[in-house]
Amino acid sequence: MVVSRGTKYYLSSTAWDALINRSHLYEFLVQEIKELPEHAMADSLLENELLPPIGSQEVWAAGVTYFRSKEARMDESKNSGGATFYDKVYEAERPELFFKSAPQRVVGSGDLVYIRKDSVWNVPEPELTLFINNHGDIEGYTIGNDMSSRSIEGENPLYLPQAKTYTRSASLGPCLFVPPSPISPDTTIAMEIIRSGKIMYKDSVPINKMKRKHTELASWLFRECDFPSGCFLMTGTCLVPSGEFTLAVDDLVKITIDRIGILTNKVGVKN
Ligand code: DO4
Ligand code: MG
Repeated sequence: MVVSRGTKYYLSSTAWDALINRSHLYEFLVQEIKELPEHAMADSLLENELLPPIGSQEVWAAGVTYFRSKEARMDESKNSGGATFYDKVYEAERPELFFKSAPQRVVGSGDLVYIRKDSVWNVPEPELTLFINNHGDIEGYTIGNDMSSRSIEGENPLYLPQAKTYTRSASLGPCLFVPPSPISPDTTIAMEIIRSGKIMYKDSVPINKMKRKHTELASWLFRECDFPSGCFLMTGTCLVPSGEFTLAVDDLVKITIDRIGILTNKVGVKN
């Protein structure tokens, strides 16, 4: 389904990979919906009816792309001696890029995200997420939640894959936003964490605070990797709750990015 200017259009093709992995995706969609019947947007779409906007793509993530993230990582790893790595990668030409999730582990808006039972300090990371086609061009955007264990990551930077990659640690949605030109640098990311109806955390930041360019991150990722159906790339977080805060089961995480929508997930744990 395509939503354009408050109207819904149903595309005949349901093959997601083939639909999104193309050059000039915006122009293609504009052409496709021209001949299609219009459907009024009755009520707002129910968040639990929306699948994550992913097919067979891998999800990668960039780290320490904002000053706030660098400060927070240096602080959490000061006792392990790992702090200096975050400082260095923030300044380095080569960015930090890591594999975040296989597609089958990704959840969508309205689904549960998990915190690890062997971790004592857990946070959501709200991140603008790029959809990059197989040629390395950014064709769309979505909202990502890079769920993370700060205690595991802080104990030793070599534990990063365990801090970042586990069941239901990656959430994407609520849609794939396909604009005619790159997303505005004034775009704001906001996050709210709600516990038993009470707001535990609320903050927002414009994406223009990021140190690196989206095209720079995409080109590093595509240097030596092929992505036959394209890939998703989370661009890093700038919103970090204070050191005392850790997520609890049943917390609600709401991430909003202008023009894309709201990604909502409740927190759970694996049985
Ligand atoms: O280096 C650790 C992870 C960084 C990260 O996920 C972020 O900055 O968003
Ligand atoms: Mg992150």
